[in-house]
Amino acid sequence: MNDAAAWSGLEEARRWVREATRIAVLTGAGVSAESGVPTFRDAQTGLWANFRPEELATPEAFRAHPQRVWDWYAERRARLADVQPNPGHVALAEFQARHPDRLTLITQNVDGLHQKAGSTGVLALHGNLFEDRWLDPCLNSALHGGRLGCDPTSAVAGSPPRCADCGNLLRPGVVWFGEMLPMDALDAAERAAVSCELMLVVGTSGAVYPAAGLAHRARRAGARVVVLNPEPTELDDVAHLCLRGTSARWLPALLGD
Ligand code: BJW
Repeated sequence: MNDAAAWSGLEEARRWVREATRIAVLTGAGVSAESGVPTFRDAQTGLWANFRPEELATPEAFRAHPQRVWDWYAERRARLADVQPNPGHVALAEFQARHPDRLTLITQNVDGLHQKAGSTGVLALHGNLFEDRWLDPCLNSALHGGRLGCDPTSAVAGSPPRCADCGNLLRPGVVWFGEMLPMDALDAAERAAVSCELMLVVGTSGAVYPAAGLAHRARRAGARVVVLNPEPTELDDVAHLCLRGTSARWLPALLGD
């Protein structure tokens, strides 16, 4: 796309933003790329170069190789600890602050950068990288009628940490392949998708469901759909308009006054 074509696409998308009373934004790893966070499918570097995401981000992988998977997440947590939101995250948060109740932010990201930028009510479909939870339902909780679970903060350090009492393992509080998404976040995201007039699909390959299905649902319900991504995506065919650019550069232009 040449600059003139890109510019006219941006102008049209800006008009759609102005016209929409309800906007849903679905983000993926690409929005954090310009903060220095590798996208999910680019993240297999160095030590992890020999593993595909599907071989690490599953409950089966964790059960088979708990130390390998825990160490992968520990390394990602360490890398992300000091990472800051970029102008794309900030543009979304500022738009939401200027237009309360117009924008619902749905993210597949687990890095917390939207929240760090000041976005509120973020629907985090794939959980939170910095939270831990038990791998299995707590045995002690079952013994005591669900009242007394072991406390995750009391886990004995290790890779992964484990419960000294019942042997349960800690795992990261993210959603792995084959696992259900948090129902409250998914329900709210589906409501936003079918009731919005404009959906912006930003920085995602559109390869992972049910998140990617939200764009199809929005389109079927009559919303305009805009994909913003420097590369082609699996959702381009669903979109009325594809903007080929990076989110840190284009979101401020799209959402600014
Ligand atoms: C830029 C940029 C810049 C670069 N600016 N952009 C229907 C059809 C087919 C399959 C399924 C289906 N329904 C369910 C499935 C199965 C499965 C699935 O989708 N598989 C596919 C691989 C086909 N889904 C699931 O298992 C989900 N659960 C589920 O469906 O439960 C119901 C159920 C349960 C039990 C039985 C049966 C049904 C769960 C999915 C969980 C995904 N989890 C992960 C890991 C999270 C934890 C972690 O981080 O480790 O979530 S996988 C990974 O992919 C991560 C991401 O959130 C997700 C999406 O990736 P994303 O964000 O799109 O990143 P990339 O890397 O793919 O793309 C980055 C993009 O950025 C690229 O396009 C770049 O061009 C772009 N970019 N720089 C803007 N500067």
